[in-house]
Amino acid sequence: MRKYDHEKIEKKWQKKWEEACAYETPDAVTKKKNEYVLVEFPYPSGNLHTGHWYAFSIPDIYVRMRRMQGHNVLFPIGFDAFGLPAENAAITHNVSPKVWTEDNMQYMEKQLRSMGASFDWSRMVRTCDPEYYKWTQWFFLQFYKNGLAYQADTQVNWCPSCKTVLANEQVQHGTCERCSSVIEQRNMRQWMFRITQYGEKLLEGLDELNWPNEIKEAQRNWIGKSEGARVTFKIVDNKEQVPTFKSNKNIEVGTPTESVEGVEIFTTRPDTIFGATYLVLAPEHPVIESLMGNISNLRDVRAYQEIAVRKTQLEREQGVKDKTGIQLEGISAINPATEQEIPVWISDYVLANYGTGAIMAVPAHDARDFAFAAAHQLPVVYVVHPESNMDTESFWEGDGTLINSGAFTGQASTEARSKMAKEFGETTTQYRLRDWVLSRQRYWGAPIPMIHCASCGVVPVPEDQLPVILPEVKDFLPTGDGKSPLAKAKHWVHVPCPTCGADAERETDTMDTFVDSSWYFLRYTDPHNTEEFASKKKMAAWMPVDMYSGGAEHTTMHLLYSRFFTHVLADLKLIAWAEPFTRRMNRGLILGPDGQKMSKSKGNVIDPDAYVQKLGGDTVRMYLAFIGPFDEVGAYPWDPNGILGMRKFLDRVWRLAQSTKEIEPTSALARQLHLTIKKIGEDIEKFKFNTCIAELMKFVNALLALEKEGIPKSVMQSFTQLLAPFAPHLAEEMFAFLGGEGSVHARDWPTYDADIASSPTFTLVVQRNGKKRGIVEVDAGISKDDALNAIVEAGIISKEEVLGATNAVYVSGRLINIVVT
Ligand code: ANZ
Ligand code: ZN
Repeated sequence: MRKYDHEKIEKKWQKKWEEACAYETPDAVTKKKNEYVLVEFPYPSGNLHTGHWYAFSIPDIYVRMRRMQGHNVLFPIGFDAFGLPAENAAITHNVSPKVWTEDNMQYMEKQLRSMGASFDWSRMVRTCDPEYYKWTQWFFLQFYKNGLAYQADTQVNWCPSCKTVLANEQVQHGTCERCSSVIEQRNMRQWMFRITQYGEKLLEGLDELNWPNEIKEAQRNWIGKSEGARVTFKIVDNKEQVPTFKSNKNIEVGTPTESVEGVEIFTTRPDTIFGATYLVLAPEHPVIESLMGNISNLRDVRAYQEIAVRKTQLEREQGVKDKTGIQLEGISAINPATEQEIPVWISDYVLANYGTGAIMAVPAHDARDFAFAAAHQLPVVYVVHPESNMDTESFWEGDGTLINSGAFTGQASTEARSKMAKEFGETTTQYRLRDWVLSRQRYWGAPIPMIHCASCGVVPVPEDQLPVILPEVKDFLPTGDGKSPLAKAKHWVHVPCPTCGADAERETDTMDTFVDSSWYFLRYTDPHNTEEFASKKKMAAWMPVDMYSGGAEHTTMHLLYSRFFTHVLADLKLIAWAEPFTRRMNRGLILGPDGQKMSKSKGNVIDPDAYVQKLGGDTVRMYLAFIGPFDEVGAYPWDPNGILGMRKFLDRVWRLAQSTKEIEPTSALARQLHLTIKKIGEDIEKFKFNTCIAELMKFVNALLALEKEGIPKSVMQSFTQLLAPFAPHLAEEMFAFLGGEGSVHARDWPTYDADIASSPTFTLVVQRNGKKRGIVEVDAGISKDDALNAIVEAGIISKEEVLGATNAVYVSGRLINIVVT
């Protein structure tokens, strides 16, 4: 009996697979048998951690089964090589991002290969290669030419530690997605993608996708479509007339200012307008400048504005709870429904960049307004009669019958809603989505291919001059002055203007790394193409991606950006479908043994390499597959005993593989095998790898019971095929040992035979002197002698006792009772 030498076995088969280019995927021209399984490509962090093993080796189970089922599966891998994470790490280690990234990619590729996943290495894509980012830049130019990329002054998120702007999607609870620093707001001139133009399409496209509902909901919320109304409230000064003043930029307190007719608000509840008892403007609202001459407490207002503007996004979000605000004294507004005068306030809780930056406050029917009104003693007027009981000292946000609402009194609020919108304003659709700020003041990224010319303005780099190569510079540290370090590379910056030939300057910002990753899956279909980003024919053969597995953190970042990209490319007729990923799965998290997120500081990091060395890659991968359902975003602590148990299981399997005989299986065993084939096939399809392994274990228990007398070889061969996606190296070794030809991974997946699976067996109850001793599954119609053999084989009653029994009562199809005196 040979022992399970995992190291030898794994090295041997990895070498064979590589030599045979076993997993290179041919480009079949039709989509029919093609299947595209994608995992999010890693950034070159330097070392494969447990999360990588979970992310890459587990989907490989599915890939391998689909291949055995006859599909031509594309399973590529690459590196998300540009961007902040790699650059920040390089800076910490004081090496150039290029050298750092290059070294890491080489090392990680070696580690990835040792995982034994069936990646097609010939399609490797690295976003920092000029052959790749040439097309990233080309896409930028197409967006620009179609009005979808533009430069504008805008309020941006600034990370003081990364010293660059970030897109809204990359700010999480007011902090930087990459380094967790608190984000500041700045006004800067930036390049943006007009993703807002695609709000509706991005919403509609979600419906047809086989994605978990949480992801779809999160994207819907992020896009944030609201149907509502815009209503203008007239502004009056304290003399109750509309002021008309001349325009003046340098304004003193009390100086007459521009004429202001009114302030437009956005509301989703125009049916509550009779209950609007005050207006609130965002502290940055531009109308405040125009009203200044009339504001009698201008100094206090200014002070409030300054504090608000200096606040970070985080503080402002929290400020909502504080309900700070200040009234603009000296002016008021007219509620167009009641025609009454109401006060005007400014407060943090109204955001400058949503809706119109101004609201009508209805404290009786909105929680935030209610809290604000309570804090500042503002009147509360109920206009919707609640459908259910409500205590009178509170607010009612639901629908009901209108009260105190003039001609609308008595109508259902839901029905009155659009009528009232039209009566007092106009209906409108509002999105929460903001345009994607894509320029980064950082070195390690694809240069934005634009040139600034004093006379021609902004001029795109001609397409035949792409790529604009990222120059090598000595000083790549971010400067923090709002300019990319590339601005210091004078020799690179100065170029002749493509239009007039005069001395001009290159754009020195680089692109957000999320631009790179918004199209990498297209490149995998045709990675070496020098004429196009990918040929239409090859894309047609593979796209859209059939299954995409990745991290939950990308729900409203990468997954939204990629969808935006492909929707644009579809509109530009560059691709033939708009949605890139048909099925998506977000995976969970592997925690440290202490149940905490793995981190160096907590000392709970599990090094997969050490386990691979000690127990083997197949054990690590099967352990991770067993740890929990892969299709759920759970958090699973690493259990050092659990992985030992998995190794014991594989030891047992290898031992059993060496105990086979050329015998026919009993129909009970054949039946169990086919039920196992069915269940595993179904569960792999659902990415429930944990229950698949439970099935494998159950089956192995059945084989163990047969070990002494011998395991039918044909059954072990089928079992080996079932094991192959889970433990690819060991299964290969077993297959060879059992005399199989070629690779087990090239064999057909065992077909489930419903006839065999339903072949009649029954559960025989075994009694001794009338007391139940156990049960055993036997073939229907079994003879009394065979039944006696079966209960001895199953170890329920010993051979000696059966031989020495005074009697044995057999009730066919039910029970057997051994009488011993
Ligand atoms: C009056 C009202 C009465 C409102 C009521 C709600 C309930 P969504 O669904 O997110 O679009 N709002 C509008 N612009 C705002 C801004 N810039 N900052 C903060 N809040 C703003 O929410 C729209 C509602 O949020 C609007 O409807 C407005 O309050 C508020 F019983 O207007 B509502
Ligand atoms: Zn010019």
